[in-house]
Amino acid sequence: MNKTVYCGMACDILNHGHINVLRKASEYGQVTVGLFVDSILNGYERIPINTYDTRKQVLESVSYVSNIIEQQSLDFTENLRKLKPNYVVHGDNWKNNEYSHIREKIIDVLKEWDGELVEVPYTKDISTSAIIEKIVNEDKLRNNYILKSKKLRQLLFSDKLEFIMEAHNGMSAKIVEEAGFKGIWASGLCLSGSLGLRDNNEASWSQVVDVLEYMANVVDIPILVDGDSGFGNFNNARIFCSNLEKRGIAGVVFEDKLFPKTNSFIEVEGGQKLADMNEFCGKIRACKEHQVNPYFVVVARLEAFIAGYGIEEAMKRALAYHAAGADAILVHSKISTSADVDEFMKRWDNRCPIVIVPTKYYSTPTDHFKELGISTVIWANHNFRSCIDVMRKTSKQIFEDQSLANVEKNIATVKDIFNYTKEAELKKDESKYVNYDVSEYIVPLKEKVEQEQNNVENEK
Ligand code: SPV
Ligand code: MG
Repeated sequence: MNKTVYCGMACDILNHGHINVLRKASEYGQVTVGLFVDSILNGYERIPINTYDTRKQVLESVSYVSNIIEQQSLDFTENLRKLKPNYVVHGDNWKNNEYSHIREKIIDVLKEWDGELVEVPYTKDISTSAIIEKIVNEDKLRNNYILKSKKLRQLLFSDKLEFIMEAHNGMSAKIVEEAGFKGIWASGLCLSGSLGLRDNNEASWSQVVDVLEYMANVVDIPILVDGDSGFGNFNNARIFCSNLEKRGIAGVVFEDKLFPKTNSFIEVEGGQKLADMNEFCGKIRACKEHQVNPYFVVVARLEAFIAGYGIEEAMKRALAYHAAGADAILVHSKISTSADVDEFMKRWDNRCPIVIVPTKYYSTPTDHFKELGISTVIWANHNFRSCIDVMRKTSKQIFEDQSLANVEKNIATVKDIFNYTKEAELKKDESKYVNYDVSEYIVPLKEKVEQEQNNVENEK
């Protein structure tokens, strides 16, 4: 009897790494490829370069492949139980990477019918990601932007609970990075608050982008931007995204509310209004389809609990947003316990990473978020609130004392400011450029050289 072999793969840009696996697989029997559908790839590493249909067309021309079927999830189990192949063949790189749990599950499932996992030595230095990297390496600026989105994506998809911290201008962004955080939350509340504006889209999207540009220019860690409800419809949202990408912002969160937005912690008579689910899905889809940086992250923020709905509405919407292409879902809640998030996590079958903002349930132990399987926690406004607190005290004290004597020891020094803005670097550069002596680099004109030669001749 002919043996059967299963290979699950994305095969976004077919390369000799794929061919090595497929050749080996064909030595074991008839090969079925479980080709990852586009929706898995949206949340896995990057959006696909090629669609399912075009990837399938390319694979059909590979003689080692007998059959191609859809693989609907990163988990191979469903297709394996259907086909019961004698072998699964895969590159051995997943033994130690973030997909090792998928490998372990496959080994267990194969035991049900005595199947076997065959691992092919990973073909070094070739993968779709490596190809993209090679191309973008030509362009340092874009590469840096792409790297930032990649870092944010790694953070969201990591197995560990991760944390990102609020910043609202260039200086606070530097301070967050200095503290050791791997990412920054550019909070809409704090960014508009720092401009003296309400969190009701009083700052235009381009004014927001201007502040974000200062922030992105001074840090190496990725910035996840609070994009509110996208400043309008799908078109406004994608224009906003495109401007974020051009300024090196790593990703954006859009909430399923109306424009102009209302802060989630403000009580509104009759409850806050949600966006139509399909309209919001179209917004997410449009942003995903128009992004240029393949790693740029779009997170869909679920406001169902904020608007007073229960778990059914929340779950229905989360599934839809994920299907529309959201890389992660931010589940927001305004109650003082983690009950909303607990209930959500009980039902969510880990289709994509979940992000939370525990501003109101701040007393829930962080370990609990770990146990729930949360991907990332946003500490959403605590730098801005601490600035307000300290500035209020300082102003009051100086006003009352008509002296600086009581505040000096409690606040950052002027030297601190110089250190953050790297004054010493400017000094170094000044010594090089202000009195730049170019004379030794000037190549004399030919006529001048000839004239000098003539002078020498004449003197002889
Ligand atoms: C923000 O920080 O602007 C947020 C989070 O959107 S919250 O204020 O909790 O809605
Ligand atoms: Mg906000």
